[in-house]
Amino acid sequence: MGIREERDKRVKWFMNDRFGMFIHWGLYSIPAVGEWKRSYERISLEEYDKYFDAFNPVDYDPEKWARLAKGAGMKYAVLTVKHHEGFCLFDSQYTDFKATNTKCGRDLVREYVDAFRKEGLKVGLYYSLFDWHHPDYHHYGDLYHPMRDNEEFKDYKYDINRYLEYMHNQVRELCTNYGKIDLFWFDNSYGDMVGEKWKATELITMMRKLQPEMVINNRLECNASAKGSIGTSNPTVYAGDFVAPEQIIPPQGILDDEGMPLPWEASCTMNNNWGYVTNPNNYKTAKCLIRKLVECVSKGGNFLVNVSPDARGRIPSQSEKVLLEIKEWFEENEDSIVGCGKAALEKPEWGYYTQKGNKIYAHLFEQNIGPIPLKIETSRIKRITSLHDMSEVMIVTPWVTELFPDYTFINFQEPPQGTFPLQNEIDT
Ligand code: FHN
Repeated sequence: MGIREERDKRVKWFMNDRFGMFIHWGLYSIPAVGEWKRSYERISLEEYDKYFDAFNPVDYDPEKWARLAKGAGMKYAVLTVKHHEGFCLFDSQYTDFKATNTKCGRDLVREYVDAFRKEGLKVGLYYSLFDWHHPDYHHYGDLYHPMRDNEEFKDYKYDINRYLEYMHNQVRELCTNYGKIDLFWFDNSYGDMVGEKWKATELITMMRKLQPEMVINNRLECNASAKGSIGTSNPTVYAGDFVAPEQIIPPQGILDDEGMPLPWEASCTMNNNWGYVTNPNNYKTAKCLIRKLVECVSKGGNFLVNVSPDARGRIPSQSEKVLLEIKEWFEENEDSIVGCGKAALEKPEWGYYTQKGNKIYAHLFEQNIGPIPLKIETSRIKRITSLHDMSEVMIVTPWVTELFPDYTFINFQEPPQGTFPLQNEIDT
């Protein structure tokens, strides 16, 4: 089986599930100004160690996290098991800079995978290729390294191969010690630190052997805004299984060089911060996130929404509130997301279509719906229905009743054959 066929087999569950929870959690949750604090403030290792000494997430309850994710319709999760700071939430044999050596003494990743599997969610691990704690990972083009200008490092003889051995060993233990891992989320190639600079062929070969069904993103080969060779006729062995745009939704979805859709997942923050910050006031609303989810699926993509647990291990109450509102919508409309993808119809002015098999779901978001476009759409849908032999078209109407008080919209389960019930409403 070729690279593309193997990839398409691996990503079946991923392209079905569509919606996931991203979880950024680490020592940076203690100072609560975001995960790049050590870099921005050029904090020394000794200074940063005070967070290691203080780390004790007494309220960590991954089963609660899993229930919240499941309730909101999320089918998988991705936890930062090691972010750029180098602190390991898992019990690594290759470092002392790990959660099991802190006051909490717990393998936080073990508890995470157990809890999310128990709720039937797939488990993903985010692993940073940067490591600002490891003595042999230094600038190598990482202009953001906290110690890049520090005098004491001026003559230090870094050995990148020693760091790569460490990184490969950790990826191996993550792929060996925690059961079936469904998704591995690398972050982040940059500058000339791409591909074989990470010894990517050796790394991916080992990972595919240990976890043959695991889905891997494309960031061993490129950064957050690139596609890499995944869409070419000759992808590298480490091209990954999906493209991972961040904080943006690609205007037309993501296609390969032959114009065929590629697996992709857009990740986004809930409040403009990946790591926990105190009192962020710019939370996206549930409506906004649902619209982004619908848009991703209408373009054949996935949506990964981030939560940032605090130092005690609690998901912020504002995040919880948003996820509970999404839950309300998802309970009604799961069918129009899970297992869906790009529809056979062109995007309408008033929203998005998603499609699953011979069902089209119309997501109405815009005010300018007027009777005419829908009638045109209706006839097109009827015509397309006959062309594609689609047995039914269902309207999914999140809050449309608020937008259009003089219409009565309902969720159509079995629209009467031949006529489009909405048309009757509009005619009256
Ligand atoms: O530098 C990281 C950042 O902290 C965050 O983890 C995002 C989310 O994927 N990735 C990198 C920025 O592209």
